[in-house]
Amino acid sequence: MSLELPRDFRWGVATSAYQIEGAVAEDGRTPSIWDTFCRVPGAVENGEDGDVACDHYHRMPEDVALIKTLGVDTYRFSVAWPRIQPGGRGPVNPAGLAFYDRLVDELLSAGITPWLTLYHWDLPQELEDAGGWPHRDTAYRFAEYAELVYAGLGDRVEHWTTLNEAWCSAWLGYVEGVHAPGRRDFADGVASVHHLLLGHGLAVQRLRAAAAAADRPIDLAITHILGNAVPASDSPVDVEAARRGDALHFRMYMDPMFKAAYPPDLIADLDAVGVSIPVQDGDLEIISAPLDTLGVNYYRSMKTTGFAEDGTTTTDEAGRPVTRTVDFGDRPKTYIDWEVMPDDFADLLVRIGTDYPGIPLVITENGAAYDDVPDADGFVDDQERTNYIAEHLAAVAQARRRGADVRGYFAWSLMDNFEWAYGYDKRFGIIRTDYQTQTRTPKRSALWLRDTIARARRPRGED
Ligand code: IFM
Repeated sequence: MSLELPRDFRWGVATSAYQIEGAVAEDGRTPSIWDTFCRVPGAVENGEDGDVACDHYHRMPEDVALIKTLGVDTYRFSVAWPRIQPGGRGPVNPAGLAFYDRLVDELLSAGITPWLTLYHWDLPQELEDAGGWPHRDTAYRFAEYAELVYAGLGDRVEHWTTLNEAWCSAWLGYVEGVHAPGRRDFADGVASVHHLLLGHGLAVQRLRAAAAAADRPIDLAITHILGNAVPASDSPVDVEAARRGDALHFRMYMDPMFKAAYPPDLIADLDAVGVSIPVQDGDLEIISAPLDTLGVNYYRSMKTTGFAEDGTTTTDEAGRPVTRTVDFGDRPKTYIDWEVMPDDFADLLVRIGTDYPGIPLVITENGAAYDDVPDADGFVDDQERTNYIAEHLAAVAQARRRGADVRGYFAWSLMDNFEWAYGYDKRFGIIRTDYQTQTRTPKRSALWLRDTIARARRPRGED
């Protein structure tokens, strides 16, 4: 298959700290909101947690060697805030930083570019106890932490992502309560979005200044999880529901960053239920500071309806009109029950390029969970995952042909890991993790990706 991706296209694999590291009480790390959440009965499937996960903290050199075999040029990982700054305040914890120092050196000596995410959901528990993301001070704490990490690693790391999927932190964590910290309050969720974005903006300011002072190149990014809200029908009720969904789950994150304003229709929707975004003077200027790259995580789009299950239109207890996502119904599903929709991926990328022009895109996550069955040697012949990645890469190539400036693709995930509230049953890895023995075995999808990357890098005509 020829993907028509340029030879300098960036190829990577991605992970996050809590999902793979384990060693939650080592070298001064203190609990994050996820350590706490995992202890809540019923919060995580089978009562599982990230205490050991893939034991990456102890197996890091072996894992970097494995990454190298894939032929990727980039590894996207996250730093655990409670390792660097236990409790979320105060000086750097040298032992915690030392792990990432070793990781960065190991990557560089393997010829792999480190792509560092500062926040992939592991807020120090003390900061949650002090109010968490609904509390404005958390944004300032995050900026301080970002500076500490940059002071330790900025001499070798050029690619910095502030936040991974602010939507998940705010919506799943503070509105739906299905992710840590498990709170359920719409107004808190709205405030969280603003403070996450403010923390991002403050961190960008400080990292940009630190890089300039040291005369170093820096590539600053944020990663959003994005999908289009597609009306379930032509009915004005569904069209209006899709508009609401798009405002709350997409434009609320993108507009302040790239247009320096929250969408007016979102503000009106919030106003109608007595909720406001706690914006202070100067915030939007900070949030909209120029970026070098936008990370896009894509899994699916949302077919959206304004009708309740019984076919009526109504409001919830907070007075918000029904805005539900429903299955498209005609798409295959992955093991996590998410529908597979690569065409929408291409449309999404083109839309981003049109609505928010000028920002280069990198797909910082894309992948799928399937019900893997290993053979006697631990090999998984994951044809479905391979097809999934191939179809989504083809969508990237198509979006590029339609004008989207997509410069890279990172598979989620390097290896099977702790899939948050789903525990360990939902496997997204292109490498199998045997959690009993911690053996890693590349699946068919990993071998396919390796060969695809090699082909994409060959001079044209040598296919
Ligand atoms: O595993 C997660 C990751 O941490 C963030 N993006 C979505 C993935 C799959 O759910």
